Order: sequence, then C-alpha cells, then structure tokens
Amino acid sequence: MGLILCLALNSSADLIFTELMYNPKSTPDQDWEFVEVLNNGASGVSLMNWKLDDVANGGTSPATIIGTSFTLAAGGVVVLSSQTLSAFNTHWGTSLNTLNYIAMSSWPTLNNDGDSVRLIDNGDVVQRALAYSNTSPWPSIPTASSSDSSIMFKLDPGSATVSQNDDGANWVKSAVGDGISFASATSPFDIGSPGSVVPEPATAFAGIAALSILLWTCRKRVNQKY
Ligand SMILES: [Ca+2]
Ligand SMILES: [Ca+2]
Ligand SMILES: [Ca+2]
Repeated sequence: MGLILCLALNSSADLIFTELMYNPKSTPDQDWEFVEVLNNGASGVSLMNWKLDDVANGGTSPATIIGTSFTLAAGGVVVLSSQTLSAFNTHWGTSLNTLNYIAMSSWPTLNNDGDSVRLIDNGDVVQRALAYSNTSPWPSIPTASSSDSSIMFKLDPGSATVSQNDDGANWVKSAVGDGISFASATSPFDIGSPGSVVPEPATAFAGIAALSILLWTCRKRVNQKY
C-alpha cells in the first residue's frame, strides 16, 4: 500500500513551466513574481509538501514547502506566488480566469538576470528544473524598473517536451494583444497571463481551416445563386 502510494506520488511527473513573472514592474519585485506550471502528463499530480526553490543562487536558496493538499489534474495549470489569492485576484482584476492557485508561505526570489526554478517533490526528488536567462535566446527583459512583462512558453503545452521547455527560443515576452495576455488591474500594470496557457496550435489551425472551407463553400453557393 505504502509502495503504491509512493509510486503514485513520486513517479516522474510530467510538469512544464508555462510562464515566469520574474521581473514585474510592481514592487517589491519578489512580491509580484509568479510561476505557472502545467501538468503535461496523463494523470493528476499531488503537490502536497512539494517545494519550489531557485537552487543555490547568490547565497539565498529558500526551499518553500507547498504544505497544502492540492492535486494538479492532468492538463491542469497552477499558479504559484507569495500573494494571498485575494491579493492576487485584486492585482490582476476581472480579466483573470478561474485560477488554480497556491499561495506560498515564502518565496524564492527569481533573479532578474537569470535564475533556476525547481519543483521538488515530497521525497526530495527534483521533478522539474528550469534555468532561464534574460538574454538571447530567451526574451530580453532588462533589469531596469521599466520591466513589466512575464515570459511565457509559446509552444503547444499539450505536446511540448521538457527539452523544448528548456529552450529559451521557445519563450516569448507577454504582451497585451497577443491573444492571451492582459495588463494587471492595478498600477503599474504588469502584463501576463496567469492561469492561462497558449492555445493548442493544432486546434487553432484546424479551426481556421474549417472556417476557410466554410467561407469558400458559402461564397461558392452565393456565386452559384447569383
Ligand atoms: Ca525578480
Ligand atoms: Ca534567486
Ligand atoms: Ca500563462
């Protein structure tokens, strides 16, 4: 029974990071940072007693225990931040969708010039580690106070691999108008898409193709009629 439970909790989880707000415009910087994680696997993953850290970095390596009962369903997305859910909701406003959210008791400050984020399970196994940078091939986000955007993984999360997730070229800076991102409700207006991931391109392309065929058929019928 114990073994089965361990396997259920600790078998390699297929998790990918889908968004990192490592350099928000709002201050203090680390208070408004967040990370978004997608369960890319076929079964739910319990995050009870997992940790989020930023590895050894500049002498600070806080390990934050996610001491809450939470199972991230297959295909589900969760946002982790140091804010209470209420404060996070107020900050991001009505554009925010219903959110899977975990308010962390402490937070591993995400360095603005690059860092590593790790998800460590309840058996101290690193289930996912991602090293990001603020320079090419990663989206350039300067360390100046003008920074305001998160970066998000731009490939179809449903079929993305971990190595694709690790490649900075597959990330893009969030921008209002990209179809998924929006500005926060409170000044100084951070930009991101907490809780939402990039739509599956295959679905979008299929939709566009279907619409094209429909329009072509309609036009043909109109032309035939007149
Ligand atoms: Ca930061
Ligand atoms: Ca750090
Ligand atoms: Ca997002």
